[in-house]
Amino acid sequence: MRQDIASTRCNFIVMNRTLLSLLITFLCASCRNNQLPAINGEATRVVKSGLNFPWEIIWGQDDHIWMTERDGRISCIDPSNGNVIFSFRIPDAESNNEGGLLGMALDPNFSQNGFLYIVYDYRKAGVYTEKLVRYTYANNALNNPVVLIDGIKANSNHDGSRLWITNEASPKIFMSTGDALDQTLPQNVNALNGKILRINLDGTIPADNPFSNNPVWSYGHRNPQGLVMANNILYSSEHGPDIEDELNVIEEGRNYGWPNVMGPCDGGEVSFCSTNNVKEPIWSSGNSTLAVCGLDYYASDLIPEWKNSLLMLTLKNASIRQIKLSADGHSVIEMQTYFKDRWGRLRDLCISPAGKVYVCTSNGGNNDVLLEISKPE
Ligand SMILES: [Ca+2]
Ligand SMILES: [Ca+2]
Repeated sequence: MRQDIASTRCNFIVMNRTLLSLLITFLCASCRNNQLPAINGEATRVVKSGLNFPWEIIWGQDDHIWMTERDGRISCIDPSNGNVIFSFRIPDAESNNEGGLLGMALDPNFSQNGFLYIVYDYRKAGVYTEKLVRYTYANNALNNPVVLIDGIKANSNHDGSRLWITNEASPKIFMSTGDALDQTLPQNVNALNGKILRINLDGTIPADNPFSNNPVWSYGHRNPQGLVMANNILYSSEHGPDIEDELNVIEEGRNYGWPNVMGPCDGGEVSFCSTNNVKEPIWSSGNSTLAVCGLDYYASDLIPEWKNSLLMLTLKNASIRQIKLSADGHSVIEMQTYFKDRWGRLRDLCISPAGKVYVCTSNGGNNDVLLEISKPE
């Protein structure tokens, strides 16, 4: 009898434990759902946490993610597990608010020559200055820095800078520069600030640049922080002041208006625009700003709803913007917002050959993350 009671009690406890375990499973699933609402399975994944102001991420030919952080560190990350397989600190990079180690690009023949191009701010004879430098990656180290462009004015804000290397027989580097808070520079074609620059991979100036012996390709820019070429069209995202963030199609020798013109040519800007042949943005944000940043082109089948769109990140607006383009790529048909306020400020993205989208945040405090997106919500 006693044994029966004990056995019943035991069964009762086992049953309660089962219920408790089911309840815990259910609650944990709810917790996870609260953290990542409306996400199916592995739609998003944190690849790496504990980053501090990552600025550029690139999918390398080695199937790893190459990343800069503003304080001067370059890392190579295994996207499958977040392991850092290589890390190097640029010795003379000096971080100062939005300045520091910024844009990066890998050479089209990186797997053979190891050439890696970076833009960073440093102290040159006491003056905060920006330069474009080529390093060589070999034997798990970065060596042989070669300065390709120097003497760009730097500041604690408005330093650009993105790099884009073209896919052509004689590849060119495009580089965006900010006005470094000096509004006299963007309209001066002999100054390097407030420009999209174009040079050969060895730093020489292409003979077919619009201004003779000058790296300037386009001018009148404020702070372009997104740059991508797709279908032979060069696109750039650009921060406006308190109004008129812009998405521009960059054309040779054109004037993009800053500081005389913001967004489209209207009101008192019209005469300046016609006198100076100003190229208007294909999209602008109107009476507010989103703080537009990293820009890339989505060509994969993995996320069909994003195929053949630009993806643009925003800092203040904390979202991914999908930009549907017209068939000729020269106008915007529609813009969709994804993941708004999910992870805070978003700085840059890259896309793997499999079509996964990688995004890095820009919140600081060693709390930044590198994320993988396989599906929009
Ligand atoms: Ca403009
Ligand atoms: Ca305007």
